[in-house]
Amino acid sequence: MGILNLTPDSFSDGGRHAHPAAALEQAQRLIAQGADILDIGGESTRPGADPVSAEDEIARTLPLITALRSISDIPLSIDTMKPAVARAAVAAGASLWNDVAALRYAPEACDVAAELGCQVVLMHMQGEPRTMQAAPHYDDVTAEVCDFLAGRAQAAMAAGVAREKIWLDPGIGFGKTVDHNLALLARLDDVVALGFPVLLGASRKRFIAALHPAADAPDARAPGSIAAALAGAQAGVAAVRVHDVAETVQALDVWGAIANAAGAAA
Ligand code: HH2
Repeated sequence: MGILNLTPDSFSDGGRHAHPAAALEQAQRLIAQGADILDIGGESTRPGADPVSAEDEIARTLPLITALRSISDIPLSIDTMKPAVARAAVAAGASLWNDVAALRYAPEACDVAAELGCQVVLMHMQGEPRTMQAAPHYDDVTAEVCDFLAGRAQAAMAAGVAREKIWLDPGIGFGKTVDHNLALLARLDDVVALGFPVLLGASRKRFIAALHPAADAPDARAPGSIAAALAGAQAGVAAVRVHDVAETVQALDVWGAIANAAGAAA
C-alpha cells in the first residue's frame, strides 16, 4: 500500500503533493513502482496535528480519487476518520476506508461503513492524535491491542459490516512508546491470529530514529522501515503501508523468494 498524503503538514511528505498535478504524478509513480493499493489522506494524524474539517478533507482528496479512477483500476483507500469523507471517497471510486479511529470518531461510523459496503481498516490508537504521545501506558501492549481490535471488529460486524471486509492494524506509533512499538512488531503473529487480514504501518515513523539517531529526517528512514515491513511479512501481515514503495517491493520480492526456497527445501 503506497502512501499519498495530500496534506500541508504530514510528518514525512507534508506539502509535497498539494498541487493536483503533482499528486497525480506521485500516484502514477507509486503504481509504476509496484504499489497494489494507494492510500490517500487529507488530514495528518501525526502527534499534535491540527484537525481538519470534512469539507477540507474532501476538497483535498476527491480530485485525485476522481482523476485516478479515470486512468487506473488500482484499489484506492481513503485515510480518514470522518464518515462524510469516506462516503464521498467511496462514491468517487475508493474501495477501502482506512480509519485510524477504528470507526469510533462519530456515532454513525459503523453504520456508514456497513451501508457503504467497502472494505474497512480498523486501527488501534490509545488516546487521540493531538495528545496520544503524552504518556502512553499498557500492562501488556500486545494483549490490549488484540482485545481492542477484536472488539472493534465485533462492533463493526454487529452494525452489518461483512466479516470479509474487515482488516486490522496494530497502529504503530499511535499512543505507543518505542518499547510498545517494538513489542508489537515482535508479536505481530498474535494480531494475525485474530483471523483478519492485517495492515502494518511502520513506514518512516519516529521509533526508527530513536533506534538509529542518524535517521532523524523522515526520508532517511527507508532502511528501518523495510526492516519493520519484513518483520510484518514474516508474521504474515497482508499488506504494509509505506512511503518508499520501490525499495519495499524489492525487499519483499527477495524475502519472498528466500521464504519460497526455504519451503521447497523443507
Ligand atoms: N499511520 C499514519 C496514517 N494512517 N493508517 C493505518 N491504517 N496505519 C498506520 O500506521 C497509519 C495510518 C501516519 O503516517 P503518515 O500518513 O505518513 O503521516 P500523517 O498522519 O502525518 O499524514
